[in-house]
Amino acid sequence: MTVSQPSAVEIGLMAGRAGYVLRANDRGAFTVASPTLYPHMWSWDAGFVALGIATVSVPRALAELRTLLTGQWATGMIPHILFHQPSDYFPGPARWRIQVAAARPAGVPTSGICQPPIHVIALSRILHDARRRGGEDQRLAESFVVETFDAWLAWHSYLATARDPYSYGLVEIHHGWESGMDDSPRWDSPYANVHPGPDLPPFVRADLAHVSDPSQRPSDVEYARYLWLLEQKVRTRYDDAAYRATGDFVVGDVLVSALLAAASDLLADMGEELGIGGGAAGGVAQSRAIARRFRTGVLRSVDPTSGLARDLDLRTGRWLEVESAAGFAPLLCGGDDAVTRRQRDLLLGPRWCGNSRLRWPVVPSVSPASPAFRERTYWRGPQWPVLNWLMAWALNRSGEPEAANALRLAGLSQLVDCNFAEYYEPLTGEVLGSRDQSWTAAIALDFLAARRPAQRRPVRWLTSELPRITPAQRPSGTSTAHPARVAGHRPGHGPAAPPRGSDGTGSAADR
Ligand code: 2M8
Repeated sequence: MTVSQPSAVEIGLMAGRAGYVLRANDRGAFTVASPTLYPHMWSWDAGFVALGIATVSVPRALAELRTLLTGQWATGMIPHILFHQPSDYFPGPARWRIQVAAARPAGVPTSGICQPPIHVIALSRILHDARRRGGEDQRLAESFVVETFDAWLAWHSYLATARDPYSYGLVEIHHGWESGMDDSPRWDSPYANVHPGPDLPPFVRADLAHVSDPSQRPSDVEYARYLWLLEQKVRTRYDDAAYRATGDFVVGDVLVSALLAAASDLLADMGEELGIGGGAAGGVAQSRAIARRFRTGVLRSVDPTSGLARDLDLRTGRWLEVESAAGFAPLLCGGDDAVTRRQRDLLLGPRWCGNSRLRWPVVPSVSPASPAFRERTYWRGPQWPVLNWLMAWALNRSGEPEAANALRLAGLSQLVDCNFAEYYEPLTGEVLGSRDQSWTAAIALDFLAARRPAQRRPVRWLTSELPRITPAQRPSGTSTAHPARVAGHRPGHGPAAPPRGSDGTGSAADR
């Protein structure tokens, strides 16, 4: 495939088309994750969607987060799906049966499990931008943080208590869907111990009707396990302790833990800046304590040999050693400069973004060098633009703006065809899964707004920066546009500037 440098017109079209996709997926107070495959509001999708929309409208971005909070459970849990309207999506409210749960919210049907806590990371970014703009945007964003601070704290506290009752510093997930990486090989070993019982209610999958090739989605065997865990949650009335005592799948998730640590620090920062959540027992102190515990838990999980963080199967006590992008959890939460530097080198190196087989040098969900890698199957290898956004965000925070910018530019090049696919075949660049996926369009908008430390630049400045990829540079079917080459940065030879701050966080401008 031949790819030439996107022109200024293409860049303009990408911004317009991304905005159009989000507008078309807008249902008033919330955005569907995609038009047909996911016709509802998903929790971590909503976080990414909000930060993308904020580049166009801060009030609409805040409305997205406000709507999400209407689904919050009395426990503090933010559920992974809010079902605002009937649809053919399966499993829908009739299967989740949350009426058995005392903590369910009033008014809106939801699922009964959660997803990664990306929301406060998005909110902090929205606040930062709104302040730069000043005026009404700033006023709205600041008062939204004041209004919702306790709700976000309750969400984080839920994860830190109900989902880490023994203070391991790893958030326990009860379903692969809670990781956001549904069928990732991270979960193959724990799922091998999930045996659907004969009383699993029959089911008909709706997802396969919306994709051209079923092999891009999880298999029926996997789906039966997903639905069996759902039954176990229903049968324990969505009580976390009761599920822990009997459920088949209980795993400490490093990516969720790292996001919780990073989000908790950002919540504490916002509390301090706005003079809320003060005092020794206040929200700021609680947030800092949560951040410390989970950062420590993530760092403890790092495999000294591979340099990647590992999930922990809490049923067997075994570390799960899989080369998935979740292994970069320490890059997201910082805390150890040597680990951060090693992870940066790994990420840019030949097992990951620098792999010569990749069509675009952006992070794949599983390393192409891993035996578990499947290039067309969902979270088993394809590239997900939201993961690339997270890696770029993490690199910025750990004092690596050039490497972050390289991922951003490569990510934009991947999206220039304006399909805004759910995921991408990493070796050919083919679009896979759903088209017009909201969070992909949102990432494009955020990348186009060209965040670099302390500045966002107009879209028109971008054209000259995009990597030039010509047939001459590309051996057939492979990419040579590594982030290092794009940004003039050699893998393993990062800029001299060390990560800022003892916990590896960057300046406020990077958030
Ligand atoms: C996918 O997950 C849902 C179940 O939650 C599904 O396959 O039906 C995942 O990619 C998940 O991370 C994402 O939030 C969701 C909606 O985009 O789709």
